[in-house]
Amino acid sequence: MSDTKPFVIVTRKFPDPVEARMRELFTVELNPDDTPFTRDQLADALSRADILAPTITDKLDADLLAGAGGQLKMIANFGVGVDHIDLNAAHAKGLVVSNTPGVLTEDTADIAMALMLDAARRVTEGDRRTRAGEFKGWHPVWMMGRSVHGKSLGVIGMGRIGQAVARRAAGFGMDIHYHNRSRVSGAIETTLGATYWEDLDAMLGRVDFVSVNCPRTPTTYHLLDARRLALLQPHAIVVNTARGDIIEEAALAAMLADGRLAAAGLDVYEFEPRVEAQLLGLDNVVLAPHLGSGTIETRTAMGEKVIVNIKAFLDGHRPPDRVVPAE
Ligand code: 8YV
Repeated sequence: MSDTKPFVIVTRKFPDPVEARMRELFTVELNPDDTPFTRDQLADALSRADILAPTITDKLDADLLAGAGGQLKMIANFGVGVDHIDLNAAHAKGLVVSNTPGVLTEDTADIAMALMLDAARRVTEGDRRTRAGEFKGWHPVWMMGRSVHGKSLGVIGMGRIGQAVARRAAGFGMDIHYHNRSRVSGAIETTLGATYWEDLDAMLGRVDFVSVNCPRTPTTYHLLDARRLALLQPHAIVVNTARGDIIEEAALAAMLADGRLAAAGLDVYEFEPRVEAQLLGLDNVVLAPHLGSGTIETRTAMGEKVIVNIKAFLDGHRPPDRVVPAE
């Protein structure tokens, strides 16, 4: 990596302008077909690249990272969530890891709001029924949904995305509640009119809607397990745009199927891309294919952030979005 351009391997197709800029700056191996790497291909990339630019679909576990070549210096992730990377193993290997926070906040919050509105007002279900010829003209009691205004929303994880969801929901006339590892500032609470619940269980029993916006860490795996889901009121609606396995998906599906929960809007799945079979047969769940950051603007901005982090690292500076080492 000395006087020649650094060798960067990109594991998936990035937006064209991002790939063009990477070609100018680095010796880069792109993936124009966008076929996700197998484990063997990942191991091969880790043995050849100076810098790897992976995505959520690349599971970089401890074994793979332990086998990485000595030339590998950095993992510049395309995406904010880094739960697919064993950060301890990366640290042990002396690697720098960066991510792309901030640029995807607003788009991800939009998808959360879209799912909340869709699950409550049955838009996608209505679309299906209209296409199936079931719309026979206006009807006084057909396809009644549930109002969002005047309802309470419990945001789990009041970071950047959670706050962006809360801002939107407040604009829709919802009353904001939140649970977070630590309480946010009084100024933010006042702006959002948000009530803090240190006790997640207590909040769940109180709210009409839940939006999951926390990162996936060992602590948040199955945070909404069968026991906690059962604390929700039967009219509650659950939205998840964070990571699928924060919710025990089979338990959620069972509760939606037998009416113990009203509806759900999901953008992420426990065993992505596989979706729990029971969910596929339910009308009271909206299923999106991990669209959170999926706009031209945001995916391009994410790619630009990958480049900025790599450039900073190569120039001997701390990458602005360095995750490992933590300090
Ligand atoms: C990304 C996401 O598109 O950034 C994240 O954590 O979940 C997505 O919006 C994906 O992770 C790409 O790697």
